[in-house]
Amino acid sequence: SPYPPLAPNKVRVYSMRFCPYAQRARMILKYYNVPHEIVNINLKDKPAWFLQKNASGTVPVLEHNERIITESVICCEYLDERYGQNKLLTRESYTRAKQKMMIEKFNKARKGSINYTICKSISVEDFRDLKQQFEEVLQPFEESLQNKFFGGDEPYFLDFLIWPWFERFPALE
Ligand SMILES: N[C@@H](CCC(=O)N[C@@H](CS)C(=O)NCC(=O)O)C(=O)O
Repeated sequence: SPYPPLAPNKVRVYSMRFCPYAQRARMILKYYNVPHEIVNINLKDKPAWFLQKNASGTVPVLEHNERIITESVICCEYLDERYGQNKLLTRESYTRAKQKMMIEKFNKARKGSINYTICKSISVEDFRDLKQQFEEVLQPFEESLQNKFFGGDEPYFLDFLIWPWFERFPALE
């Protein structure tokens, strides 16, 4: 399909409806009421112009005033900085670092991360073992959750960034 022309000053997010990474960026855009448009990409048949913008071919990608931002965490950080003056990630350096450490724990494609455990669960045969693994990888999250959100009464950056996976947990059952 041809490249849809970009409106000036509007943020565009290249997305895919079921992608949890793209959902991260869409949630932050909504939270800050940023005027934006969503262009869904067929990830099984990516248009050449999309690959020119992001050679890795993944969504989300933000396009803003002819600038390209890739990788969901970086997209969300950009939006928080630009539209929320770092409200979600905060300016306090240790809180910032802690949130990023938790996101790393979550993202890693290695054993011991949530993402790894979810991916593994699709083909697993022994579900009892899997349940225990989930409990183990979720433990640090459980321990640092003191209130309704990681940010207390209000959601933090971390709350938004991990939510798409939690929303999908009932499907695992
Ligand atoms: N590290 C990337 C991962 C994004 C990702 O894997 N997105 C998937 C869809 S859920 C994708 O674009 N897959 C297409 C492909 O890898 O070709 C991010 O955080 O943005």
